[in-house]
Amino acid sequence: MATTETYDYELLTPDSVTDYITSRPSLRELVDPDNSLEVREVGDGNLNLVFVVQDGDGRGLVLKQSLPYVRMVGPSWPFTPLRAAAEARAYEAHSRLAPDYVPAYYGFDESRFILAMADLSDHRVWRAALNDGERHPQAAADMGRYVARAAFGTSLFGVEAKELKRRVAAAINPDLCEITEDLVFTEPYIEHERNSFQPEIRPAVEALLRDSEMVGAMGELKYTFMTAAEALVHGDLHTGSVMVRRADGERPRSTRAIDLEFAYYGPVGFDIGALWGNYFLALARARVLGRDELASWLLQLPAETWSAFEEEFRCLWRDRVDPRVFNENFLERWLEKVRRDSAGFAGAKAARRIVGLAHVSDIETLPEEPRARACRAVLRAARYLAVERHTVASVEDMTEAVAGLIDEEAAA
Ligand code: SR1
Ligand code: MG
Repeated sequence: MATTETYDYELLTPDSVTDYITSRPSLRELVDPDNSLEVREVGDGNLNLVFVVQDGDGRGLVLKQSLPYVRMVGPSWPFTPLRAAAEARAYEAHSRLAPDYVPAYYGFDESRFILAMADLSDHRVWRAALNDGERHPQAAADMGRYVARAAFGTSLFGVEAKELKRRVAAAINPDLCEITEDLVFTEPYIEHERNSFQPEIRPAVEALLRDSEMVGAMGELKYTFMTAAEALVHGDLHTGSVMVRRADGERPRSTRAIDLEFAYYGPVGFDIGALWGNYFLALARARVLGRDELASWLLQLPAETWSAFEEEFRCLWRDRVDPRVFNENFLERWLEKVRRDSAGFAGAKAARRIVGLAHVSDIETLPEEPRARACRAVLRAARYLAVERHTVASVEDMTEAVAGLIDEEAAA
């Protein structure tokens, strides 16, 4: 999984950001580098440097620079900074198709792997808001609409066939895809040095590794992830990749997907599944903490995302480029397939946060005893989602079944 090429480029520091902006005319128009520029490095993700820059008039932007290694591990895991080019490509496409659901995109410096985009300091990370029990009523639907717009507009439904093939060829993102293939679909199901889990759940993890139905389902889902080049998907749409802001007297509500470096041509259900899997992680947290009202609210999110996705997609469908055989029968079956894929991917994305390399604060910030119950609950729900995905009749049925399993384990 290591990057073999070496890349020689200068990394930004809080002290060098002002000079960098001064040297870039397009950025100088957005913030004034001579007007009390404040710079903060806020990257708390797994991969990159992120600088929030604000001038004395309150104008701001964000600079995101790829490190030549995985930040959460350090230089011992070299990693291609070309991921920033994949992110730039996705921002260009998604900000054209769904401008309300990604930050405004200001450009890419390919010599230093730096992306510039809108400052979202007045938003917060959705995962953190969910952990605090803060409700953002339209966020789940907004993300459903985002996935629909990106999916339609980068697929053969929205793009002429030969042009689409050119775009698919230009957009391969093998190193980032390999991370997902390994960290989401493979490593959680084998003994691997990168895995970690809470010692109290060892019996559940050992059972997971012996569970040939679950492991086989992961094989099927990994196969779909690796072969179904349906659309330019976000590729990492968990609740930590979503920024939310409530409406107030001056500004409307806002929900924006960030961190598009995992974008590639893949199955549309991968993005919906990432959202669902993370709603279920939030649900497990709420249940073991006894926050029942919050849990009831969280249970509505999967259907809200799905309904908004479906409604938006059906609207866009009227303008598909090739209606000759892509008719209404096809659409119904395709939506059904996306829903089932989404359930399976939700299971994969939830389970990896319990037993794989990269964990999530929803679970990790729980006290030890309820954390173990939450972990077992998520693993049970994940198994159901992955193994039973072909038998589930609706999003509501899926959610009810998951809620039942989580309740059983959370109470145990
Ligand atoms: C080494 S990167 C670990 C994880 O962080 C990202 O957000 C992706 O989910 C990736 O799998
Ligand atoms: Mg990320």
